Amino acid sequence: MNIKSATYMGSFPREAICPKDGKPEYAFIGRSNVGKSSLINMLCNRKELARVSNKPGKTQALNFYLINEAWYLVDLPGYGFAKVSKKTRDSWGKMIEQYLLERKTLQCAFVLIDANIPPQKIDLEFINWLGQKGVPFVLLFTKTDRMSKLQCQRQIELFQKALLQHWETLPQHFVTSALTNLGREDILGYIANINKANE
Ligand SMILES: Nc1nc2c(ncn2[C@@H]2O[C@H](COP(=O)(O)OP(=O)(O)O)[C@@H](O)[C@H]2O)c(=O)[nH]1
Ligand SMILES: [Mg+2]
Repeated sequence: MNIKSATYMGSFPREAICPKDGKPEYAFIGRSNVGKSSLINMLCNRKELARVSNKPGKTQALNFYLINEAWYLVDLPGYGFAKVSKKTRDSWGKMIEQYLLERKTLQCAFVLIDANIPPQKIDLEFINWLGQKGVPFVLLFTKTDRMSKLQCQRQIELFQKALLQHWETLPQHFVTSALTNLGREDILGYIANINKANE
């Protein structure tokens, strides 16, 4: 799929006030600093469409980007950032939960997992929650340019092994790098297929 246009449409603190034009939507979610904004920029071929920040926990609302005038990418606030107050964390959690459960146009949640670190409890718990609630999702392993192919493969297997404690079948996954564009064509192809099925 060619990206002809990518436009920031705004940041919305609640699902209820998000765009209501019925266009299909894909959400990016994961721990702060996992590479959500970088991956959105990479997919859209833009350097600074989504804000990339070294300060975790900055994206505090649902950020909407309209792609090719036809579908949305949504940059969700990162979960599990310890340096904010519990109250702030709870309200983020509620916003994300409400969005994921109530957003009818959400086609798929892209759950980002840093391939460089061992399986994290918070990621596994979040994925299990998505499963329980029946929210469609796939996994995107990020920052794989920082490791060898073999290391990457081992890390993914480790993660899958942890998932198999709760799941009978493994969710689909993509291996990505915002630095080398790895995974770009596959993810855009995946989105294009779903969009087509929706037409
Ligand atoms: N090497 C490498 N670094 C990355 C990649 N993606 C993100 N980063 C870095 O990780 C940090 C957090 O990225 P960001 O996109 O802001 O994460 P977010 O908080 O999930 O939106 C930044 O310093 C990025 O430059 C990647 O694919 N490879
Ligand atoms: Mg971000």
